[in-house]
This record gives sequence, structure tokens and C-alpha cells, in this order.
Amino acid sequence: MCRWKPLPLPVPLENSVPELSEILFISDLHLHQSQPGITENFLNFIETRARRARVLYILGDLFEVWLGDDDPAQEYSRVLDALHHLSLSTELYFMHGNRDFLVGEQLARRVNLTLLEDPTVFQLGSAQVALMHGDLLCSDDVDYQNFRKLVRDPEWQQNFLAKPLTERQAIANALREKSGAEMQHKKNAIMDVNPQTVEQTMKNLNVDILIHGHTHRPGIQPLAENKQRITLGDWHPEPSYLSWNNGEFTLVDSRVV
Ligand code: LP5
Ligand code: MN
Repeated sequence: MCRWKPLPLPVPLENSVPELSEILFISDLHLHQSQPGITENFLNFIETRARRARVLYILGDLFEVWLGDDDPAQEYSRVLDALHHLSLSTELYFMHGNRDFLVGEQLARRVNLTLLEDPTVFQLGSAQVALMHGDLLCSDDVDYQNFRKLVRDPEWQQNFLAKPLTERQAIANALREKSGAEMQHKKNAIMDVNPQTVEQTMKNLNVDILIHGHTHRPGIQPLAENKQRITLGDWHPEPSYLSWNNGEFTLVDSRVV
């Protein structure tokens, strides 16, 4: 069952100038030491584009892997410090992805961000908007959905987080290998969203616009009844983001024409 809670529309800043009304959405950076270009581009994005925005929504898979808030994760310290600094001027919201679903309250406090349920619904201008990571929409990927049910169970998470960090690392590495091997054999369509699931989810949530990531297939898809599905892209390593400004969405991704 989908759970969601309404998110209050960010309060307009006093004497706000047009630039300050911008809202940004990103996902799927998969930050990792093996991809230093993405980290550098993200740090630059934080200092430039995001600092001028009013809100930044991070819709999951910011990290390639997050094994628990007790992980010192030195490789992420520059990004976490930069995000904390950003939070002083820009509201930060974070939704779990399938790789960083173990981000918890401790990290949220360190960075000064608010954790969001998947899905989250809120009003943006005149539209009702739903935010999701996107993995729930891939309903044909039955093996993945079963796996997701298991690892999103609070009891399973408690057990996993109680294991020593080295053991968690070994399990995650084995899982990444297994997932990589399985994905080679899965059909492309299975790893995309199921259109009926999208339609039904939007109907259940009563929204006009659905914004999600996960599939790494960026684009703006017009749907029946003037509705829209907006898919965020991954970083490659150039930034990929969605901007909402003056009532209009713009998807900035060099691979989208
Ligand atoms: O993110 P992406 O696009 O690469 O792949 C997803 C699905 N894969 C995953 C797994 C992650 O890629 C691996 C890293 C996660 C680290 C999490 C940290 C916590 C560790 C938890 C340890 C148990 O999400 C992939 C989808 C694809 O998107 C498209 O939607 O197909 O799903 C899979 O490949 C999963 C398999 O289908 C099912 C795997 C079952 C494994 C069950 C054993 C669990 C224990 C593992 C220990 C060896
Ligand atoms: Mn994902």
C-alpha cells in the first residue's frame, strides 16, 4: 500500500526576488569515490544553482550505497558538509532510493534536511504534485519488489544495522554483484515503470504531476487529462536536474533534446 503525507508548501520568503522562488529536484547521482567527476559537479551545483534556489528536493539514490548513519563514510564528508552549509539558505528534502534507504534521522540532523515518505504529495502553484523515487512504479520487476519488501521491513533493518560495518559492506558488495548480474538478463521494459501502475498511482494520489527518478530515463511525458510524468535523470557526470520557476518546469539534462 502506498503511504504518503502532505507536505506543506514552503512559506514564501519575505521580499523574495524571482530567483529565490526556484525549486530544484534531483535524484540518482549515485555518489561514489569511483566517480569523482560527479562529486565535483555536485559540489559546484550546490554552490551555484542550488544556493540560489528556495528548495532542493533529493529524490533518492544520492549515494551509491548507504550502510547506516554510523558509517563514518569519509568519502562523503565534503558533500555532507556542503549540504549542511546549503541548508542555511535553501530548504533540503530527501527521499530514500533503493541504494540509500538506510539514511536515517542521524544523517538528517547532521545535514539539516527533512526526510520524506515515498510517495509525498504537495501543492505546487495550481497543481497537485507527487514525488516518488520511482522503484515502486517498476511493478513488473517482481524479484526486485520482493527484495524491496524485505529490506524496507523495520525489523530487517534493525537486524542489518546491528551487524558490524564490515559485514554490512560485504553483504552490500555481494548484493551489488548479484543485482548487476541479474540486470543483464532482465528485459529493458521490466526495469522501466509500468504505465498502468503510474496511472493508478496518480489516480489514487489525486495528482496532476508525478516526479520521480530511478529509471535513469529522463523526460517529460504528457499523459491523458493534461497530466504529466516527469522522470529525472542520473548524473553522467554532468548535472541533471528539474527546475520549477515562475510556474514552469524545465528539465536540464544534456541527453534530453
Ligand atoms: O539501483 P539500480 O538501478 O542499480 O538497480 C535496481 C535494483 N537493484 C537494487 C540493488 C542495488 O543495486 C545494490 C546496492 C544496494 C545497497 C543497499 C545497501 C543496504 C544493503 C542491503 C543488503 C541486503 O536495488 C534492481 C532492479 C533495477 O533497479 C531496476 O528497477 O532490477 O533489482 C535487482 O536486481 C534485485 C534482484 O532482482 C533481487 C535480488 C535479491 C537478492 C536477495 C538476497 C539478499 C541478501 C544479499 C546477500 C548476498
Ligand atoms: Mn534507484
